[in-house]
Amino acid sequence: MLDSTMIVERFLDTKLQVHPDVVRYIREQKDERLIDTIISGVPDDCVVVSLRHIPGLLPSRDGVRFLCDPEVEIISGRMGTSKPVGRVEDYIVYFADRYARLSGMIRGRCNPVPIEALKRNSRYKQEEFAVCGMVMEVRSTGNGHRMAEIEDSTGSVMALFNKDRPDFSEAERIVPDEVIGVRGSLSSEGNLIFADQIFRPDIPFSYAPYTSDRKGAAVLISDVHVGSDTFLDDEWNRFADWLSDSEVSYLLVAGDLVDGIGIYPDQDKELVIPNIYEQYDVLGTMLSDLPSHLKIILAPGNHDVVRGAEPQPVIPEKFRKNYSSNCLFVENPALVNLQGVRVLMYHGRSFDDLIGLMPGASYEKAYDVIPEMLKRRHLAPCYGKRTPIAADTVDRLIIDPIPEVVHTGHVHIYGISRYRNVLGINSGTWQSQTAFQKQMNIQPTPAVAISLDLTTLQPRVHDFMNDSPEPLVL
Ligand code: D5M
Ligand code: FE
Ligand code: ZN
Repeated sequence: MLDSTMIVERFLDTKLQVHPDVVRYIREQKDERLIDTIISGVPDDCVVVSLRHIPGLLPSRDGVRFLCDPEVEIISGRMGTSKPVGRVEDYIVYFADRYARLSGMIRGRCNPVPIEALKRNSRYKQEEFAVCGMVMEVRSTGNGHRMAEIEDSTGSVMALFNKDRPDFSEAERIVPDEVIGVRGSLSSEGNLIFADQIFRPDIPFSYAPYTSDRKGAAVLISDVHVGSDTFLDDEWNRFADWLSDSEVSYLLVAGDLVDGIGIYPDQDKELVIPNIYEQYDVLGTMLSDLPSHLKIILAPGNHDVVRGAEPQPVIPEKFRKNYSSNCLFVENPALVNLQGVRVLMYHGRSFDDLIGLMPGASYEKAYDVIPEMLKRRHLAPCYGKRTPIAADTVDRLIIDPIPEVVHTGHVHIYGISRYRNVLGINSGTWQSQTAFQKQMNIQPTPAVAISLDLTTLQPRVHDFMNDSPEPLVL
């Protein structure tokens, strides 16, 4: 058995540090000889061995890009795709789709056996095997280990993740309803798996993002909250002036376009625009003042007028009377293609669930939760908590295809992460701290916009709180 500690030590013996993804790759390949092959190939000045040092692991892109005209394409999340909230039977179809597609991403890497076979076939008491299933329940044991019940279409089984094993941090972050593969051995009673390795749908080790051949930049924002008495007029105006002077082609807004009505108790006391139509009209006017060549993409969030259940539909037409033709309304989530660069826009309601469930996760660093979504290839893995999900025949919260960028909002604290070459951008907000956030001890980082150079995928932070940054010139 290839143990993570042993692999790390083999590299250290030759004075090389090794990236955890390289260790994972070697373990998944179950090929000990790879260690020597990699070591013999690294250049002399190498300190940390990374995925690019693995011979044969060539960068590959997820799908072919067809550049379109106009240069914004809504790949998914177009108007009219979301279905009404389903009946109970629809949820069976929904979860079957989720399981089939996510387990399909794992299967090839761990060759799972049906869970029911563990009871039938005594060979699994002698040899290592893998299973793949949805997590029904997960908890910590009295000794601080982690125990999960995993179910596939044939049965269910408990898996124990020992806290002293090297990959325990991955097991600690198992959440209900995610789909995982588990490699391990069976207890002598045959009812418990001693887990050795965990597999997630994940981003392939070799994933290489697409970059645009043509110059272009997008600006990513969210949580404008028009109508709130904490909306920051002056800062927004500075941002609007900056946009007019900058070479930006696309403006993406990932939800909470307006503050809405009746979203939380006593909200009316904090509204300067107490009418929902007027809130959208005012936003329409603000956007009409921006350069007309700018393509503006608007997705809803939990403060917007549409249902809260995800996928959230497009803002209905009766609220869109005051918008110029360069505004494009999409669902939440939506996958948009900007000159070939795919940005997955998601408001981020599921942060409220994931932050509470994962040790080390916090609102201040919600951007670090985006890699956890990518590992699970799902925007909202946990069902039945704070993120309402509408059943559909397909699970549209699955992250497929792999985008270049995941753009979220909701937490009102900006930040950037990168996981296996996928960029995670959490945009901030345009409102200052509300009474509710004060109560929750949330310190927002308002009036920040993040730009993205489409030729390099380099993000840049522009702060409008106290000053106007230099215009963005490509
Ligand atoms: O979210 C504004 C902020 O409040 C953001 O940091 C998330 C946080 N928030 C929102 N709803 C909840 C619940 N239910 N619990 C804890 N924290 C929450 P916004 O969507 O703009 O109201
Ligand atoms: Fe918000
Ligand atoms: Zn929100």
